[in-house]
Amino acid sequence: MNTKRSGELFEHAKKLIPGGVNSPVRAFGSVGGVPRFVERGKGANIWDIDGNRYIDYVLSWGPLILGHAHPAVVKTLRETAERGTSFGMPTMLESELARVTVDAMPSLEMIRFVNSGTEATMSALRLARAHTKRDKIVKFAGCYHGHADMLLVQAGSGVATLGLPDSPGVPEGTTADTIVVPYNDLEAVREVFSAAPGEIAAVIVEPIAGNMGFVKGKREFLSGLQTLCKDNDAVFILDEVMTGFRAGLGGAQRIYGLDPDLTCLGKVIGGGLPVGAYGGKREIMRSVAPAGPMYQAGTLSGNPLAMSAGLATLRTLLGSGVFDEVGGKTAKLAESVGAIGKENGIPVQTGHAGTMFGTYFLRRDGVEITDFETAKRYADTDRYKKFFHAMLEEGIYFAPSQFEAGFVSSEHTDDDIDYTLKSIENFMKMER
Ligand code: KE4
Repeated sequence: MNTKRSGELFEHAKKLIPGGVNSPVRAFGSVGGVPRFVERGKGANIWDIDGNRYIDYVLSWGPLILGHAHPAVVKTLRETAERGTSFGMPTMLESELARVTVDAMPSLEMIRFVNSGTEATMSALRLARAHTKRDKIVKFAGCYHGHADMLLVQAGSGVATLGLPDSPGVPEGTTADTIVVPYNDLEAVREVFSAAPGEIAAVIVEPIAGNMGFVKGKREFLSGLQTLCKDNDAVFILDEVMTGFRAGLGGAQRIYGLDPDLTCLGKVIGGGLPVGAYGGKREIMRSVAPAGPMYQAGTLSGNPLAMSAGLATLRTLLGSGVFDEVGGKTAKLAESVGAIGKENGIPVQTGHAGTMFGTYFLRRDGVEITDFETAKRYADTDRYKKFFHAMLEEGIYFAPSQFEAGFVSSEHTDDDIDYTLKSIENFMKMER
């Protein structure tokens, strides 16, 4: 495959931008090769600067559930921009997106928009600490909640991809109150609460982990976390930046029947524009400035472009059969990959929820990945690397890391799915 221009652009970019990218996981660090510079996207497809076309299963890491340049999104962006792109003043659009989002997730009574998932989780944790007047927070190894200092401890996504021992530049003091326990291990959390009674401000968790690969939270684990938080007056925070409107239209919280105190959102609610949000119970949210004393702010928070793109996306999804249709294609893809692996004697672990999915190549049969330790121990990252490049050659773009999830859009056709499965089957046959 000709990647000449991408290669040249990458070398040029590296002189100006650290690693040549504005987010580490884009640099192909764990899979090697030339990161593709995108020229354009339309529907389920992207074209790189060398003219190569790919079926896109990354979709900007989740936001583009309607695919690239969806007409409804482009139209609203054009119309909104013509009325001005940002005012630093309230607009009706913010209340409209707040209404749609709050109505979709019963645990939400109030919501604040910010500009990224990182801002959402960082603000939610500050709010939890303000609300409880406690300092300690609990997170789970392999979960990634953005790059706020206090959360860069045994994080997933790019941190896991690059095998970083977390990050220099984060002062000891900042993470001293961050307690990290294994994902899906309720007993470990129970012990934390017993060891620090009255000291835990919050527990934050990805209900379905999409940043250590794809690992579902066990039902009893998640409901147990909620109970532990309630019993200890700690704030239960679901990080649904990825799962919100991806795992289900009511988020993973509706699938699991959870009632979190706070929820973090992002990605899909911005329809591809920079956005994040945190929200939840009114008696907690009312502490947020200017209603209350907990300060959080943002020049472009709730900006009209992101609000309008998010509204166009959610309004297209909600009240239509679109989501379920995409979910059906996602299930077919993920389950077929599992079957193909079995048929060819290639150990794989696949999972899916709504419109998101994951595939692990395993080092051997008979093992299950349920947390970050088992992901690091059992995931065959060498085979994933070969898989990733084999798919690229076939014009299929999966996440450039084993420790990420995959996504399907409304624009992926049955032919796209069948072509992808045929290509995966050919790869598995070669690997036998
Ligand atoms: P952002 O700050 O990147 O908008 O959101 C951070 C974040 C928070 N919570 C969850 C569950 C997330 O998945 C993310 C970001 N996801 C990664 C993909 N695994 C973003 C990709 C990237 O870092 O470039």
